[in-house]
Amino acid sequence: MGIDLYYDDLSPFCNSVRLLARALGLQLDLKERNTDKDEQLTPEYIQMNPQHTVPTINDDGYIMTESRAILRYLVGKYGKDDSLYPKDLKDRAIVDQRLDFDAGTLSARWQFVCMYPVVKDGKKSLNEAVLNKLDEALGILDIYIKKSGGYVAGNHLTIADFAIVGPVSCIEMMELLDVSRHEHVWAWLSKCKAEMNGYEEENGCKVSNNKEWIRNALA
Ligand SMILES: N[C@@H](CCC(=O)N[C@@H](CS)C(=O)NCC(=O)O)C(=O)O
Repeated sequence: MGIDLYYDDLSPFCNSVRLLARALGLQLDLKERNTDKDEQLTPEYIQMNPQHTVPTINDDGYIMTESRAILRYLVGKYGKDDSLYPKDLKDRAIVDQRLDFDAGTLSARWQFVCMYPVVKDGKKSLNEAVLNKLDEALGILDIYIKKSGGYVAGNHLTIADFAIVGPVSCIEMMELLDVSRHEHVWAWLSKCKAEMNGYEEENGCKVSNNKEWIRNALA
C-alpha cells in the first residue's frame, strides 16, 4: 500500500514531496485537491489538516502536513542512509537552517508577497520593492549555495534542495526576475534538473503548465 499524498499540481511544495518520494523509491497514492477550486476546504479535509493546505500525507493512518515536516518524516522513516538528512548534529543543523530560511523568508516572500496578491487578490503587476525583496532572498540563497559547495546545505543533495527547488523553479518560470544573475543558484538549479530522479515529470512539466495560469492572472 502506498502513502496517500493530497496534492495540487499548482503547488511547488507538493512537487518537493513528490521528488523526494522518487529519490526514496516510495509509491504515492495521489489524491488531487485543486486549491484554485477550494477543494481543500471540505470538513473531511479540514478534520485531517486544520490548515487546509496541500501537501498532506497519510501514511497508513499517520497524518503529516507542512512540506518540510513531511520531507523530514519521509527521509527519517524510509531513507536508506543519512545522506539526505545527516545525523551529525552540525550538518543536520545546516539543513534545518536552510529549511527554516525557506519557510520564513524565500518561499514566504514568493508565496505571500508575490504569488497570492496576483492569483488570489487579482493584482496585475508587482512593484519593484516586492521584487527586490524576492531578489534579496535569492541572493541569500546564492551565498548559502556558494558556502556549502554547490548544493543548498552541503556538497550533495539533501532535503533542503528538495524543499527549495520547487519554489525557485517557479520563480524562474515567472520570469519576473533574472534568476541567472545569481550564478550559484543558477548552476544549482541545473544540477537539480539533471540529478533529481523524475525531475521533469514531478516538477518541470508542472511548473511549465502553471506558467500559463500565472500569465493569465497577470494579463
Ligand atoms: N507551509 C506550507 C504551505 C502550503 C501551502 O500554502 N499550500 C497552498 C498551495 S501552494 C495551499 O494549500 N493553499 C490552500 C489554502 O491555504 O487553503 C507547506 O510548506 O506545506
